[in-house]
Amino acid sequence: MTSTAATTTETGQRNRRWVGRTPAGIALVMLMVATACAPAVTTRYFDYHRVRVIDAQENGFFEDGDEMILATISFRTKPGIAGSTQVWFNNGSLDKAATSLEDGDVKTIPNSKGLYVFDDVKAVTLADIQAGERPELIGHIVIGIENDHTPRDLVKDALEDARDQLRTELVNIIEPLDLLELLNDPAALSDELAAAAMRVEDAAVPDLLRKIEIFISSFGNPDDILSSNLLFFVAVDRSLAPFVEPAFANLPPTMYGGAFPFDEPRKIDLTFEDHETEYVVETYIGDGDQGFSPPTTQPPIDDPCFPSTNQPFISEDGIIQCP
Ligand SMILES: [Ca+2]
Ligand SMILES: [Ca+2]
Ligand SMILES: [Ca+2]
Ligand SMILES: [Ca+2]
Repeated sequence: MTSTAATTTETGQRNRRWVGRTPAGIALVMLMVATACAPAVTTRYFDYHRVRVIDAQENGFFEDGDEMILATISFRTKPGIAGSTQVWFNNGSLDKAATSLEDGDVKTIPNSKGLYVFDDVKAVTLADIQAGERPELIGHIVIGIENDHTPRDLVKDALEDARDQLRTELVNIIEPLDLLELLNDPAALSDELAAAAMRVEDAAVPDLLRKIEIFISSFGNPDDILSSNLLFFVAVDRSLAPFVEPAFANLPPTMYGGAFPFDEPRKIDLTFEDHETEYVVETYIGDGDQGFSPPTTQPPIDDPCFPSTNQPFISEDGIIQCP
């Protein structure tokens, strides 16, 4: 199967280009005569909501479990608009998002540690684009860390260097992108966008790891740097979403993107692993500033009384129940 897929890649890409060009082009023309609906300037969130511990590292009898940090660098940029890039490191993301993590644990990350809000995000319409506006590309690089004794300032310094480098890459890679080309021929540009994302991550992450490793080599029990993920979403109107989505179809694993979701938040399971450690962080991308709210019908994970705080008890027939 793998070899078949490999040998047909070339043809597949050519087909997708052809397919992408024709119906998308026609539909785009049809859209141009359609009336644009509901202009929306809104708030969007990235919510690192809950961690599932696949493999904890501090699992021994005398150990107190893992401490997970999700270090984030945020960015906003507009393809095709010189000078539009903003990048910042979230200092608060060096607080521990979850502690005492043991194998099999499922823990909700408090919003104070996992919720990020982007204000004034405009869902750009085709009419806006024709008038010269460009939609924003908004995202995070998020790096998993199992926290030990590396001084926080050293990690912060390394991440600020990574932020500066990410900014340079976005200015060089994203600002010159031609978005109209992307909308007219998303399949052809999908590979290009994936390659751009790879260059962004390649620029920011290995350098960060190198810096941290140099910093920490003199300390007894350094933080363990896990893998990273890249999230980037485009702020377009609902009618343009189908044209944007295909451009994100070929992203490599650990990179996720598309049009910002409508109606329901989009759930992504992010994996952070290395150093015999693996966490899956259930992440939601959505509308508003409240983050993801689990419905009360959400199945309980390891607490049969969830979401109530009642203590479960074992009934006479051996079934765990809630009072
Ligand atoms: Ca949350
Ligand atoms: Ca510990
Ligand atoms: Ca450790
Ligand atoms: Ca630790």
